[in-house]
Amino acid sequence: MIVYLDGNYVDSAEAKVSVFDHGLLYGDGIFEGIRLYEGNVFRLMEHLERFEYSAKALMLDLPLSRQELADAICETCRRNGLRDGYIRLVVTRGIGDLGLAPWLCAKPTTFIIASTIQMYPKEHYENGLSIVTVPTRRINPAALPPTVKSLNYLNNILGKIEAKQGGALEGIMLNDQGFIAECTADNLFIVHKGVIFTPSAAQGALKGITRETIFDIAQDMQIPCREQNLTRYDVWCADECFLTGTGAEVIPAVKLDGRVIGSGKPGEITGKLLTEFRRRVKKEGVRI
Ligand code: PXG
Repeated sequence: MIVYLDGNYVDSAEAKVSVFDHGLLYGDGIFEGIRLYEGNVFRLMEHLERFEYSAKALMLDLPLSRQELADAICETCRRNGLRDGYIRLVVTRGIGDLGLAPWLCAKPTTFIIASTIQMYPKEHYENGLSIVTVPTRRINPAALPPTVKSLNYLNNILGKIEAKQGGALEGIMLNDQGFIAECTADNLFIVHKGVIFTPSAAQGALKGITRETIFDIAQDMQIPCREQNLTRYDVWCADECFLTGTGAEVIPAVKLDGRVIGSGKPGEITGKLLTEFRRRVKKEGVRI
C-alpha cells in the first residue's frame, strides 16, 4: 500500500509519524473519511470544505490548498490501483514538544491513506440494525463543537464501547439536554407520517456528507425533510428510522433499546433513499 505523507508517496511500512506529533500526543488534528466508488471520489469538494472548516475552528493552517488536497487524494487512489475504497485524510498540528502549545509546532503533518472499508454486514441492510441508547452524552458544543471532525474521538469511542456492551453495532448519543445528537459514527434520521426528521448541528450532530446527500435526495423526491429536536420518544413512535454515514451509507434501524421501531422491518422511504443513494454515488463525484 502506498501512503501520501507530507508531499511524498511512500510504502505503508515507511509511513510513520513522530511520537512528538501533537496529533498523537493531544488528538490535535483533523480528519475526513471519504469514499471512492467506481473511480469517483464521492462529494470530494464537500468533504474538503468541511475539512477546511474543521481546520479553521482549530486555528490550524492547512499546508495545502483545496485543489492540492484533491489532487493528492486522487493520486493516492491511483497509485494504489483502487476503483472502490475508503480514503482517510489527516492533518495534525505537527511535531512539537511535550507542552500543549500548538504555536510551538513548526508545521502540520499531512497524510492520506487509501484503503478499503468494512461496512455493516449485508444482512443488516436487508433486516435492519438493532441500536441502543448509550449512557455517554455527546460533548457539549461549547466545550468542543461536534461539527469539528477532530482527531479527538474519545467521546464517540466511549459511546461505541457502550453500544457493543449493550449488544449493538451502533448507539444513539444524547446531548446534555437529553435530545438526540447522533450516533457514535453516523447521523440519525426518523420518518414520521411521510416527513423525514434529523437533529440539527446545534443539537450535537456532525454535518455529515451523507446526511447532506439525504437532504438533496429528499428534496428531489419531494419528501419533506426537517432538522428538529428529537427525543427517544420520537424514535419509539417513528414509522421508520435510519442511520447515515460514509461507511454505513444509509442503513435501516428497526429496534431501539429492545423496542420495535415502526413495523420492525426496514421502511419503504428508507429503502427508496438507499436505492437512490447507491445510484448517485456511482455518478456523482470527482474522477480520479
Ligand atoms: N457523526 C459522526 C460522529 C461521524 O464520525 C458521521 C456522523 C457521518 O458523517 P459522514 O460525513 O460520513 O456522512 C460520522 C462519520 C468509521 C468511521 O471508522 C466513521 C465515521 C468517521 C470516521 C470513521 O466507522 N463517520
